[in-house]
Amino acid sequence: MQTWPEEFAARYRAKGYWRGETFPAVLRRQAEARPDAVAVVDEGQRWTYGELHRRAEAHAAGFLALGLKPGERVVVQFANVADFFSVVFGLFRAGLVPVYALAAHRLAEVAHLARRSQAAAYMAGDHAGFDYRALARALKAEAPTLRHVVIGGDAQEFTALEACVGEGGLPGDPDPSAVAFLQISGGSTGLPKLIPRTHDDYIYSFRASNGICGVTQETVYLVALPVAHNFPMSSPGHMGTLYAGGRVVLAPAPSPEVAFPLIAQEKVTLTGLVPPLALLWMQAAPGTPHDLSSLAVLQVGGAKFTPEAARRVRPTLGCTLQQVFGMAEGLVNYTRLDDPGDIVIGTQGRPISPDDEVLVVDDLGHPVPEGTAGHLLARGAYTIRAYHDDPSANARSFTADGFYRTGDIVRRLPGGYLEVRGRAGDHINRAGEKISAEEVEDHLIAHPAIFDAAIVSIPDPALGERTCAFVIPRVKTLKVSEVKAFMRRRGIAEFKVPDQVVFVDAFETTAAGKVSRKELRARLRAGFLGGQ
Ligand code: J2J
Repeated sequence: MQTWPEEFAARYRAKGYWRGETFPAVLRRQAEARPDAVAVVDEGQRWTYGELHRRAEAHAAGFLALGLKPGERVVVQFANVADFFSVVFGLFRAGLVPVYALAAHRLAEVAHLARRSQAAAYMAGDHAGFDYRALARALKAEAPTLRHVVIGGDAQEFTALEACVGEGGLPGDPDPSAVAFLQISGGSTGLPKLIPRTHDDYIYSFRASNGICGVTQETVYLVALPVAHNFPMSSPGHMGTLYAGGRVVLAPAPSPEVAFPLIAQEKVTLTGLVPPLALLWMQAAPGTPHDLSSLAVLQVGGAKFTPEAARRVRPTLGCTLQQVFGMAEGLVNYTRLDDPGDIVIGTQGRPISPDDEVLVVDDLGHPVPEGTAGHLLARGAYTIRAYHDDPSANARSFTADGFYRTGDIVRRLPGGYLEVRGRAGDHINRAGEKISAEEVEDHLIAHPAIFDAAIVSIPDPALGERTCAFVIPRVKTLKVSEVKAFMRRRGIAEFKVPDQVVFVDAFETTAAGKVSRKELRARLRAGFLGGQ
């Protein structure tokens, strides 16, 4: 793995960013200091730190007893349930490396993650109205390295999570500079890329985030977004909250109907949402019978929150807004809790660390003056230097001197604050879910009656952006409903099924008779929106 050059690593250690802490040690520290404090709450369970630690230790022994070996990768797919925590802390304790699938992922994505990581096992929950056992059956044929499938609840022919318990025989704590897990990228081209995060770098990111966001053992953090997403995991999210000894409350769904009663019951103090959900919450708050007064801070991120919407947070929800602009590859920016209103409303914050190196450059890679929009590049103590096992993505996504090309177009403002202006690439940000145009096009073109297809983003008042598929059919009888049904049969996450399908006879080409797909998408979009 390409990692931080030694002179950078030495500096990050000397400055106290990388402290040699590991995930197992973090949990053990809390379990020893405050064994009876509540750590994790879901619909059916309420675990103290002592309980979570005990379960993680038992699972670690159980996983190793299956024959899994420290260093092997394990794809985990859980909805917002407490089992997610006993499983991932069990894996950490056993020296195994979780690969985080989202609960919304289907066979196409999970198979890709399993193959790319050469996973030895797949672990999933039995919940959320989807049968992960059926997925596991199909997955075994597609991922030849898989030796074990572990399922929470009714496991049928697979190994039951509840049976994966044991005692003793555990290795020492992992090396803090080792990869702790593989997070997945929003994915600007093709399928998700795997992001190797080390104990040292990730723990730094949420420990420092705790300081910025005021997270302490008094914090009650509501996981409204999917538990495996990087934002609710680390900014400062559930991991930051557990680090501080606070309480993590898991919402089975992010809607106001589900989340508001939980806020009132558990006295939630902090949560993070994507902009479309923030809009829903603001609409629902004024008439709600539930007491939301414990909520001190609402974080919004994952996609651009417009100033118009940002302004309404305090009047409707009665709390402080914090904008969060982050990425699973590393760099995270926050508006600070005491920033003046115009900063909080009009910017996406500034980096966590004084040693985050941020460059804003033009198309040729030359730095642009403050206030001018350009490509954002980032390097630092918690920003990766390379994806896992992906030389071609690495060649595209990192500069020779190790800056990550975020693909975001930003303006840098006085004080180092960033304003996000858009994306350079072809990815669509649908309510915070990142969709790769290329990946969806590949699926469409697999239909025997589709000659060619191009996915473009269309502005949407609720979702921010929605997807529109321009499709050249081979037969006139092809129906929109069939295209959508076909996409669902492909086994992809529902959020990737095009929102809209438009049939066209041909894609207009340039005089040269050729267009890059990127230009094609731009032109289709411009034509569709009436040349805007
Ligand atoms: C505009 N675009 C944003 C914002 C992310 C914290 C918060 C979010 C993520 C995340 C994360 C944005 N305004 N406020 O990992 O720790 C878009 C950018 C960025 C991409 C990363 C975290 N916040 N974005 O969303 O890996 O385009 O991480 O490059 O899913 O989301 O997506 P992802």
